[in-house]
Amino acid sequence: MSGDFVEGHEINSGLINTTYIATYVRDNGVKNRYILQRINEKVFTDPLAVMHNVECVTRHINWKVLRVKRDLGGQTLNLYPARGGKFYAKGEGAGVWRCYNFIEGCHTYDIVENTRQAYQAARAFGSFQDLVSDLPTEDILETIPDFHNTPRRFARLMELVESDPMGRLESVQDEVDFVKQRETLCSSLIKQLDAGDLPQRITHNDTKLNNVMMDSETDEAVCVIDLDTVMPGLSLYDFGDLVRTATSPAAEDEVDLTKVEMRMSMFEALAEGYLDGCDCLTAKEIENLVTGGKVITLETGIRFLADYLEGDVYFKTDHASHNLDRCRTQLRLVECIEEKEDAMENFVQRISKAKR
Ligand code: GN1
Ligand code: MG
Repeated sequence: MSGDFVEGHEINSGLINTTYIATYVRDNGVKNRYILQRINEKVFTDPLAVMHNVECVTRHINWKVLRVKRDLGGQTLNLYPARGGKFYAKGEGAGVWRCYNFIEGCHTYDIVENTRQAYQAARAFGSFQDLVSDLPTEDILETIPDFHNTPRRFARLMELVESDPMGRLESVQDEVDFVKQRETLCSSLIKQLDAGDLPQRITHNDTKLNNVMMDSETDEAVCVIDLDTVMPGLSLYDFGDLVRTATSPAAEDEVDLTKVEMRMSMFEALAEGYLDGCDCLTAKEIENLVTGGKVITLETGIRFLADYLEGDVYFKTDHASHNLDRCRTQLRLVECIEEKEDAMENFVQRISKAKR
């Protein structure tokens, strides 16, 4: 970071960290923008472990993009050191802050508008998976234990149903029943991991559509962002969160549930993009792509519902029913996926055969 501070403002993207854009001007008049972020310490109880992971991953990706995958052409995230040389600043009672380059000429989408964007986003996350596939698993710390352990998320929800600490249970009985009917689905991926049928990898774990920067002119994916949840995980969590966030034209907190939809064309673009970006997937992983979409959408619904019952302690909310609204779009999307599951499975089979 160089020059004099000109201006800074908060940007309200993301449900967890607090993020600012800061502009600095140099003596020669050149302005540079930076992303300043305070890590949410309620969510990331060991923020320095998060910074350790982010440093490992950015270093590795920058090295690879420079030396190995020159053709990728995209920009990457870079951390700037604070005074003293560390890649974070720790203030007395002010938390842990870090600074990234602001990626110019790009924007993010909350809702996908066309199949090209869906394809680009999925290819970017697929390439990300490939880029980190040779990072030693032991270098990366598990910063949020059991983050995508869906059966644990289910169990936590059941505890809250039992204790109902805010007295909100009565209003969510239908949602709780919906989840209970899908208890077996919650463990489908973890069982295969435990049996050694699915490989553990380093994964992004938060591949929502707005975590990829797209070129404002060409809509090409330029850079994957939000590396805080990079941890050991399953590739299917990453593909699954793409299905969750890029197949429906409805916002995550849409209250009109008739707008929620699983658009087959978007799913097809996601599957094509992810498989084009990622060469390392096994046959078992490919076989489970649709299940990944279903599990992660259900899991996210469970997480929103649990937070609603607990009194909105985790996700940022704007109003009392915000987490419940979010939960309902997720559960509706699970239903939409179930309705189209056969067609989705057939498509994956078709393209994976063609690629072999
Ligand atoms: C959070 O920070 P953000 O908005 O990218 C959450 C994800 C959820 C997502 C739901 C660390 O992501 O797991 O899927 O909200 N991140 C964390 O929108 O819990
Ligand atoms: Mg984010």
